Amino acid sequence: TANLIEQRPTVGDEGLDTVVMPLPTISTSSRECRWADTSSYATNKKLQSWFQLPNGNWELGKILFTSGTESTISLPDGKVLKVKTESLVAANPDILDGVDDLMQLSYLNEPSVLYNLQYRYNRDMIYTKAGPVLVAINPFKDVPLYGNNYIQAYKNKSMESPHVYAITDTAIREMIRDEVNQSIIISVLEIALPLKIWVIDSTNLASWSAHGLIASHLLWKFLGGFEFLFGESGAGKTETAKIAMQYLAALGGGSGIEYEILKTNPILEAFGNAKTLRNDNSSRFGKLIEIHFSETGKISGAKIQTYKINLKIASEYKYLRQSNCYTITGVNDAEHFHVVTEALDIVHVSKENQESVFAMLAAVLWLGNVSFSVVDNENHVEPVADEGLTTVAKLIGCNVGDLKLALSTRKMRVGNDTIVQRLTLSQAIDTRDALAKSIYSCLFDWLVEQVNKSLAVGKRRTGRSISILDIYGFESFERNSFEQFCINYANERLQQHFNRHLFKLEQEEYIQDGIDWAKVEFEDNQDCLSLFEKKPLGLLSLLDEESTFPNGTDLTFANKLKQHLNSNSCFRGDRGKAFSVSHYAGEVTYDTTGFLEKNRDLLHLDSIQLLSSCSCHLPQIFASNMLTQTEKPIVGHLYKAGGADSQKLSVATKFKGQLFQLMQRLENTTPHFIRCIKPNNSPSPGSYEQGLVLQQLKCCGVLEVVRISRSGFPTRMSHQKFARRYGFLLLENVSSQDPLSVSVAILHQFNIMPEMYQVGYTKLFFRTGQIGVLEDTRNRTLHGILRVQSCFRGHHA
Ligand code: AD9
Ligand code: MG
Repeated sequence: TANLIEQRPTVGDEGLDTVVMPLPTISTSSRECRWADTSSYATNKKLQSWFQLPNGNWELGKILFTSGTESTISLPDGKVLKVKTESLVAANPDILDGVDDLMQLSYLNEPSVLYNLQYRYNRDMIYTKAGPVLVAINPFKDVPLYGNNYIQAYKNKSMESPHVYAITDTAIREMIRDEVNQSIIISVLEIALPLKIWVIDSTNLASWSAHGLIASHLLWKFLGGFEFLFGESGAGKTETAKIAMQYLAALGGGSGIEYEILKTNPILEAFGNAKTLRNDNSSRFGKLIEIHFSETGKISGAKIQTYKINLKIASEYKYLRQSNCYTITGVNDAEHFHVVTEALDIVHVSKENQESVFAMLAAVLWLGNVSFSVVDNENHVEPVADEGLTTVAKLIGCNVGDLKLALSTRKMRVGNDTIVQRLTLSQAIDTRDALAKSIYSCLFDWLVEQVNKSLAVGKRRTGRSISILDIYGFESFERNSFEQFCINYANERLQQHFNRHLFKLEQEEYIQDGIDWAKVEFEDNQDCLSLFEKKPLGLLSLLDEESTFPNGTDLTFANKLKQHLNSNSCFRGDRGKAFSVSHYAGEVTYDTTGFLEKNRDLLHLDSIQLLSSCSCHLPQIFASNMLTQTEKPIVGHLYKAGGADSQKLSVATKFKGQLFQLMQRLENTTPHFIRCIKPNNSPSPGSYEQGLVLQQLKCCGVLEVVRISRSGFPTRMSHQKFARRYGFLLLENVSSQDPLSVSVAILHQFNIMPEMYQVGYTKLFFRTGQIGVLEDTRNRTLHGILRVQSCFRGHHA
């Protein structure tokens, strides 16, 4: 790592697309996120240098002198230390402090990136570019970056610092210019792709997770209880999505629909968010909001697709009293309720329907209070006919007897006969909870449908849209189960989307401009995806197969994986029921305990039939929606004797289907990426934990993006601009020549090495740092000219 620092022109100089420095050769072969220049250096004694303290944090030290393999450095607190020279990591010159794109850093090592983000964060500059990606660090306080003045400034381009507004503005412009739909993908480390909504009894996760109805329940965010989890819920995805919507709405102007779109937030958050240990307003569903535009660029409608939820609030209900938390400081429930009902009015949900909605919520809560008593010596049970049972029956509009039967028996088909089997206590509890979850899930879906109907009313669409995806990211906990398995699989797909877009498209640009570019290799995660998706010997297929075997257990499943997949480089069989997968963001060890149970779908047709027989209209609608979700052939004729219902789609398979649908929608858009970072777990403003931030940067692939962007020809300038900017430095008069010839003459005169640039059809492409040399000369020359002029003026005076 020799050629180090050179004087660099002012940050943000208008003539430069990026301002970057020379970089040593980079290897791109292993899966790990690597650094271009973390290796030690001992050349230049004047340099500042990073030194890692025993607690893992980095301190900036000055190298006083170096002798042999040792260097003496002074730290900011005045301490002088003797350290191994090779343990020092190069720091950037002060002039690069707080650059607004990480690409501009001369040294792209961990401490430099962390420092740069921290430098900005401390000054409330929470947004930073990492090449094409926007990094957002949660300020945990109000920062003066939003509102109409800012929106106008970004709209008329008088403001250009990194911002959600800027990326949203780019999306609008590209949509209009290229006539291609756009998407803004907002994600953080811990978050995953959720696919519907859910009600969860948080203290009894094991039993809840057994009640799979639809893919959604895989995706509970707090997965497995908070206590032993860590992760980045609360990084600011949802807020960021709202900021982007704000910008779009402000530009939408006129029809009033933009006001309605913003009002969907309180509704969805009321039904779809919950207080967790990590976030007082944690989304329990993922959402893709698609905003449609008319030919003139006005908002003409919108559509929201939701993916998940968990509801927890008050104390009377078994489902709700598990957390012992009923209030949130600073939150007034009555006020929020008012905001929600008002918002429901605005999106045209009738008062009558609003009442039905709350009735369904109450039914879910009362269902949780239904208890069972044993009625024979085989442990079969019946629901206790108390207030809980009768209230549920009243709220959904069925008779108590039918409800009792649905909760304590199950119809089975054996040969040509249908037999009725009584349920044991644990089966009955499962059935009850599955019914409650499905009612809540259907209710949320129904609400979203109403909102969508309202947003689409009478609006003609041109087919142009911008979608905002508020999504979950990679998870790696101490213990990882089926939920993490699905979430990380989804993230693996999203990562591929990210890679393909950023890296392959990057290459395409070079090729389009006709330049010869030895392709930069980038991490392709296709191997890992194949490990999941291959048929018949992939993780998902083997899981489905084992789930349908009457004698299949989590252990037989784990053994099958080891037997068939051991040759795959992304797979490792571990001891007992465990196995590991090498994901793009690191290796994760999964414990197969509960996999089979969670993968089976436990909603009984008896429950669906109960709902369809109800006199209230919402349960009827829910039942018909559930039936369309269930595969046709099983309607009417139900379960095979022997437990698992093999004709239904497994949870994992439905999950995959929904994931593919989402990917398909994203494929047809030009994506823009925002990565949200949580700077501390408190949460408190001003505190910045290096280790926590670094871990998220790695998992988001942010560092990888910067590294790869830099290893190509990141600085680009059109022939015209280049000729205009540097033409006056030429010794010969070239004013009559075309921009391309002028550009080539400049390159020759300054002896820019051929491997350092490429001449494209329309642009010049430079390696990092090359432009810096020219800029220096330009600045010196301009300086000289100014001095001459001032001498001249002085003389006259
Ligand atoms: V979760 O995965 O849904 O649990 P999110 O969505 O990542 O999570 P959220 O957007 O809800 O996090 O942000 C958490 C809190 O951080 C918010 O309630 C705000 O108090 C705070 N926050 C986030 N972004 C900003 C911001 N740009 N300005 C001020 C913010 N506060
Ligand atoms: Mg959220």
